[in-house]
Amino acid sequence: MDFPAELKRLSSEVERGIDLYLPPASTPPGRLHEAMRYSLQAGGKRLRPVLVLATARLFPPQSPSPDPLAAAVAIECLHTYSLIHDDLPCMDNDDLRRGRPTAHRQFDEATALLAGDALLTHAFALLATAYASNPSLAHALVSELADASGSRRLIGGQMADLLAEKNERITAADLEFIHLSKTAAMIEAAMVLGGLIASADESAIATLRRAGRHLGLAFQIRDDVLDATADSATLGKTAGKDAKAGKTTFVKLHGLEESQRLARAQSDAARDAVRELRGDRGFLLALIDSMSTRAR
Ligand code: GRG
Repeated sequence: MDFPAELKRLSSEVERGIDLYLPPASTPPGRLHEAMRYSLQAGGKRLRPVLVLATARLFPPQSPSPDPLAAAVAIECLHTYSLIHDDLPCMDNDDLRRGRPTAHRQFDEATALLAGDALLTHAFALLATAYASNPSLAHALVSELADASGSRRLIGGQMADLLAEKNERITAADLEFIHLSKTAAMIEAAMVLGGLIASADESAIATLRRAGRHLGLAFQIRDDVLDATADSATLGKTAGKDAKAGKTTFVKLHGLEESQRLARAQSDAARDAVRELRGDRGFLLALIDSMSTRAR
């Protein structure tokens, strides 16, 4: 398998889906739809939607086989909303995202807030409409994404992260809760959405959850390492902002070397979980590898 070529193919499929499933920029009010597309079409690694597509095809095709593309776009809409809101002045107050001015810098704060709200809502509308012919699947997908992005996980993780800022007594367990909620929940959900679309059984779904959780933690530890070691131009977002904000990160808590060891251990655990699944796991295993060595 040619991993870079396959990643490019799946990423192009995601770009096509984004253009297909998002209202055109000319839809009134044009400024809002332009802002939604501005943030979503700025690039990004597309990890979560690629995971949906790659996980769905691990399992034998059903008849009829639901197309995972709408679910892939839905999770990217949700992820992008969280980035737009995270960059707002009341949160991280950041100027750079995906190599471009953040949404509130390019437009204004109210437009950015509304574009984030609209992407969040659109994610669920997309799942409800694209899978309407299979109501139990639509229900399972909506429940999964709602659970991963709600007050106990994504939003809860963001709240815990804000509360933890400048708190010098954050423990490794506190930090793990924040990152399991903020980062790993969405990566886990991406793999589970792919499994649900492919009618994976309960045991395979549990394995996908475990793989996603480990991959999510590996991804976040790598993110902390990059924040401490890479530059803003490479990252496409402001580097060094965790230390500046006084945030407790894996690097602050464990040091660089130990953080790199922890990231490797989480990647290994993700790979072990994926190897428990049947089907052609080559692409997913290579994707886990590429995430552990990524430069942005
Ligand atoms: C609900 C307001 C609100 C926030 C949710 C996800 C989140 C909390 C904030 C985003 C900022 C952040 C540092 C999150 C941790 C997860 C993470 C590393 C996100 C960036 O994901 P990438 O690197 O981004 O996949 P691209 O741009 O490549 O899609």
